[in-house]
Amino acid sequence: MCGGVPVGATEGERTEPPGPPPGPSPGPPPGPTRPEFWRSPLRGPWLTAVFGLVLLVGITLLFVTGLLSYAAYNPDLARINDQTPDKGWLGFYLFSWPTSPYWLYRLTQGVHVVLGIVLVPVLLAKLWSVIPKLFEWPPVRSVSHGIERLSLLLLVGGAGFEFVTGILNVQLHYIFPGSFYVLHFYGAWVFIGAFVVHVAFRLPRALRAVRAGPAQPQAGTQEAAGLVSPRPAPPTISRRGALGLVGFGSLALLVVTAGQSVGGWWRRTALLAPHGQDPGSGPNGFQINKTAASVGIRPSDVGPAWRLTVRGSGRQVVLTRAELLAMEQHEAALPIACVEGWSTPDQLWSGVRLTDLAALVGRGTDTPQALVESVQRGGSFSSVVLRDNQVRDHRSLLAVRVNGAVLSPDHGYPARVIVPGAPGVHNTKWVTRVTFGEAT
Ligand SMILES: Nc1nc2c(c(=O)[nH]1)N[C@H]1C(S)=C(S)[C@@H](COP(=O)(O)O)O[C@H]1N2
Ligand SMILES: [Mo]
Repeated sequence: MCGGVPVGATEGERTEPPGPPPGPSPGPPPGPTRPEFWRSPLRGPWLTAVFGLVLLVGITLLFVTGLLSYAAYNPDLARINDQTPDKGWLGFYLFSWPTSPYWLYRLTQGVHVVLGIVLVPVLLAKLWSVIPKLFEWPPVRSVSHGIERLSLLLLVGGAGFEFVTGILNVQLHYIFPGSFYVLHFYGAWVFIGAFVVHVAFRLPRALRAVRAGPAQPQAGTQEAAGLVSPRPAPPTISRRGALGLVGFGSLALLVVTAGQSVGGWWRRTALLAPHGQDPGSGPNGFQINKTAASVGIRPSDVGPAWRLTVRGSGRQVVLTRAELLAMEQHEAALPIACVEGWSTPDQLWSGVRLTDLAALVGRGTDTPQALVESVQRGGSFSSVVLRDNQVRDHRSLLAVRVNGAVLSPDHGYPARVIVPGAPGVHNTKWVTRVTFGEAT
């Protein structure tokens, strides 16, 4: 019975000379360009689509909060506010940043930074899930295919660039002084352009794949989208398990970063907080961005010889610290919210209203923008221009005390600006001159 196959047939096959494979295309060279090189049984359209949809929502939110962060700097007011000159029409959407709600920047920038960190595992998982496509063979099939692949270069390169520059910036305190803003801002526009194109092409397929569920389609079919291995290795984890792993990674990052924005007890979980977890205790015991020593503030700059000069409308008033303290003092409970994503809970500041300072030089309800300068020599955060809506807000103070105590040297003694809703960098410390007027 078993001898039904004629022996001669196999013999005959064996003696056939080895010829070239049929067809004109020689097939991909051995290695990663061959679909069977990729053996993970997890890769498939469902997994890629789930990661992709999470990134669609997350990156959209990142982009919007990033644009808001830029607007919050009031870059159209003055060159000293703007780290990205020559932005051209990319600043088309700028608007005057409001002072209410007073926690606005704390929220938008906290979301921007924390979300950027939390999305890292999802981004890596998404890239991993589509690696076989990177080695697609032939590399370029047609002109439109070539353009699509070029856009993927901008997409992957842009994502890598934005995530790496953002994370380096928040972890290492501005390792790109000044230029970070330029890089991150232009990089965001390049990236988002490629992202929009990618979403336009892939969203329908992603939605279909999610609806179809986690069951793998046959390798090589259209539904498989070049992602399913034709020679899968035995699975060591399910697709849902892989999702769970990535989700766990994101959650772990959330726990070790969000504390720096939430504050209070949660600070202790913020292991990745760039400035450490312990800001000290007492009324001045909250996060310090740059210490007085680190930016070269000399004790003599802020000692008895310190003066506050108020200018505007061609007038000038010079105040000693005692004279400043003799003016009407007001209170405002406001947070410090840094571009790095960390923020403090509300602190109770007290000092002189910016409008009262403006009145010293004869400015009333027409109080215009203000140039605020510190004793600091140079450095990108040593001065700022505040917008008229910020100057006029009654919570905007030149603060001399915080939480009932005199400002500590590191929090800006003898006087610092605090403005509701503004980024921390606009809350200039060690202030020595305020100029009200158009020509700032
Ligand atoms: N003169 C001066 N003011 C400054 C800075 C600075 O470097 N120099 N840093 C700013 C930044 S980036 C932030 S986030 C806040 C932080 O204030 P804090 O150190 O009191 O928390 O101060 C701002 N005021
Ligand atoms: Mo900051």
